[in-house]
Amino acid sequence: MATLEIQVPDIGDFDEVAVIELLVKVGDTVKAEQSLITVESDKASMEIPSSAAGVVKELKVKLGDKVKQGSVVLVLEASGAASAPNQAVAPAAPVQAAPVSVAPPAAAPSAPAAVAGPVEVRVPDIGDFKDVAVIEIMVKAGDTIKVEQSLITVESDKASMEIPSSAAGVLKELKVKVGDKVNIGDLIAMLEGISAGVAAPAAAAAPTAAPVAAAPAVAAAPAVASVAAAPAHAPGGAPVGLPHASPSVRKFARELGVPLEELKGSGPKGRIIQDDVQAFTKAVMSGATQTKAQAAKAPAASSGGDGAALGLIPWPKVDFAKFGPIERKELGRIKKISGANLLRNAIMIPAVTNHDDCDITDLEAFRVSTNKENEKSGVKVTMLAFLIKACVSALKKFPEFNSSLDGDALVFKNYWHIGFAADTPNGLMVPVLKDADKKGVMQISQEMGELAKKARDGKLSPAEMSGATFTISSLGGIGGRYFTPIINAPEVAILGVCKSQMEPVWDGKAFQPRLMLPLSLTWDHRVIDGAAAARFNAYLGQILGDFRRVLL
Ligand code: CAO
Repeated sequence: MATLEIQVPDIGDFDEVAVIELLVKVGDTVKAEQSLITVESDKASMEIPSSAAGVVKELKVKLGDKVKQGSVVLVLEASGAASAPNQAVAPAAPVQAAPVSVAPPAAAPSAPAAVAGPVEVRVPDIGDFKDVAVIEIMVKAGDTIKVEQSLITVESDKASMEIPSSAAGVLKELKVKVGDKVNIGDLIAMLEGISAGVAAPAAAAAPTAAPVAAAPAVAAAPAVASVAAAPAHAPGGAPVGLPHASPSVRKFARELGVPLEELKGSGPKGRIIQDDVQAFTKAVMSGATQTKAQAAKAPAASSGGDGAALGLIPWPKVDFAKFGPIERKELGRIKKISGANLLRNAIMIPAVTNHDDCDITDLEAFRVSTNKENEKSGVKVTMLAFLIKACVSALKKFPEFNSSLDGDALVFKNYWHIGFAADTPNGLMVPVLKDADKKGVMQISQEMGELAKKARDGKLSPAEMSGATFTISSLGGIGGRYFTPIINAPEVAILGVCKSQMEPVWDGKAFQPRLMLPLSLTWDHRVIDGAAAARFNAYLGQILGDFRRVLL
């Protein structure tokens, strides 16, 4: 059986075009004229069909390769060849792009080399397309047009193409509107000419030599043949499922990384136009929507995530109503946001929690007496305010607890902003007490009270919730013994505090009743090790045991 090399045919005056799609693979049986690959320049895309039927033996191109006339696309084992065996064969006429670029056809006389007056731009030779519909107008009166800039997009049932301008100038008047049917030679626009473009006689003459397909083809005009609308996989037609958009829109989308297949076109016949790509990009940037790839990567805020992105088995789907009455309630906005953050932090940080107790008997006595003395001031000193002050001291002694990971580096922060978890009707919020190192316990208590109130009233500003270098989560007013708080990335540690209670503590001679505060310090093992964490807790315990140490 004969083998044939299938080559890129005469594709007009495209020098090198990129392979953007492989439409067949090794082993495929292809028919004569079946499209093999799609190539694209900056203005046009076209499919290269097979000149013979057979089985694909070897692909000679891959995505991204640049090809030109004569490049071998693939090797085919011909079956009842349409061409002579072992002979390099150019594809049949259909896709041979009539290479003229923007030359106005016979109907329009060749433009002079330089024009100052009005210039007519007409539909060039578009092969044997008749009565093609204008589906997109890409310019407006007053626009300054460059030579070869696309003016309109026309579409038949099998292909679409952009019609470029043959001259540069200012657009005075458009002679067509969306829905009009046009043919070769029809007037599209009037320009106030600046200079003639490729419509200069030499250019106009050259490429028209290429044969225009005998078969109704997608023989494309100039710089413009393109993605077809037709579902049929005809030569030059788009394969089923390929987004319906012009080459320039496809290029625009590719530059922005927009997955065209996820867009709904608002143009005629559902065609994707530039506005659709822009609207999709805006929606993604504002967070109003996600691409499928983003959705697959983003861990879901709640149990709704299927774990696929982590290679986990799917989340169990249970019809709870089968077992009893249920009520479904959407998560609130704050829960959704904090849920996504907590999940990321829980999964991505190799976190370890050290539990410890510290003796706050004397500190609590001091706090109670201070509050009694200051009863009239209206400011109540809270245990959390002492904890914040003690933590600043410990963070200064162990600076890696006040750092953040940045790639392979640690960023040490020479400021001490302490976040504290606040329970609010809408969910967990973390206001940040700024510059805690510069403030006394009274001022911290007062500011904390104000921030906690704002949090509960839903009035915290973004600035009041950002910049923390370390966080404390206190459940002391509620209860519990220990817990394992989740680090608030990009911080590297968080202190959990539970309810203090009187306990018998052995002093070497006897058990003494002491008020013991349970501490749970969670730390990022990439930055901190267990010994440092144990030292941090021990030091914190010493300060809380005797607050005068803060002064040392
Ligand atoms: N041990 C024993 N009692 C404590 C205590 C502790 N560690 N900490 C506070 N208390 C006491 C207080 O002294 C106060 O008692 P009095 O009214 O008799 O004086 C009472 O508990 C209530 O304190 P508080 O909670 O109002 O004040 P706070 O400064 O301790 O906390 C705030 C403020 C905003 C942190 C707190 O209201 C809050 O929201 N805590 C929940 C934080 C949270 O949800 N963490 C979990 C995060 S992970 O989901």
